[in-house]
Amino acid sequence: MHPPHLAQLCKDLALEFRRDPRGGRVASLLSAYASAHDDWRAWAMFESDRYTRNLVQKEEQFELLLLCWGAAHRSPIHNHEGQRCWMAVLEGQISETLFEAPRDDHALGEPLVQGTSRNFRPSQVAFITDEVALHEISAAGGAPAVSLHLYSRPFSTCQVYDRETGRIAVRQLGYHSVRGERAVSSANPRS
Ligand code: CSS
Ligand code: FE2
Repeated sequence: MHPPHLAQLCKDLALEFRRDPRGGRVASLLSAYASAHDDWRAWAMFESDRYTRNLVQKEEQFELLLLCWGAAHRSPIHNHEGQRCWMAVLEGQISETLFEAPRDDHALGEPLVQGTSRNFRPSQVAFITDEVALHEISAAGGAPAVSLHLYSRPFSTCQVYDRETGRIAVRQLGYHSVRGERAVSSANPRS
């Protein structure tokens, strides 16, 4: 069973996407949940060698995931497959570094152009699309972190980018757990 406040958040998000397919109130719903509740802890699972992706809810319009980051864990530089991504910090600090997507005439061997970096604290919400930038996410401040990610619509692969050459690869996005149950598949992300 869903932890009760997380279940209510899923209902509120479904209503919000029916009201406004662009999700104008999503950031405030995520922030309000993050500042008032911690029933997500029941479904937060860590691994020693990589960040974990734990599925909370998947619908046609959106996917909600808990991501658990060890102090030294980092995502690859990645895109979001043309979808919108909101990220609310639940615990710890999360660092986001932006990168410009390589242009069509990007010469292989040329490094990606790095943009700004920003730290997010509990209840703060980051938002990104491919039109804005690529990004790299990590735990910050030398401590583990947990973040709540909302993708609209869901995507199951993304592009990852080599920082030094701009070379692109496709990455399968697996689940470490699904609604609190450890997934049997080993298709979990590696960075
Ligand atoms: N997009 C990454 C996390 S950073 S938004 C993922 O879903 O694994
Ligand atoms: Fe991301």
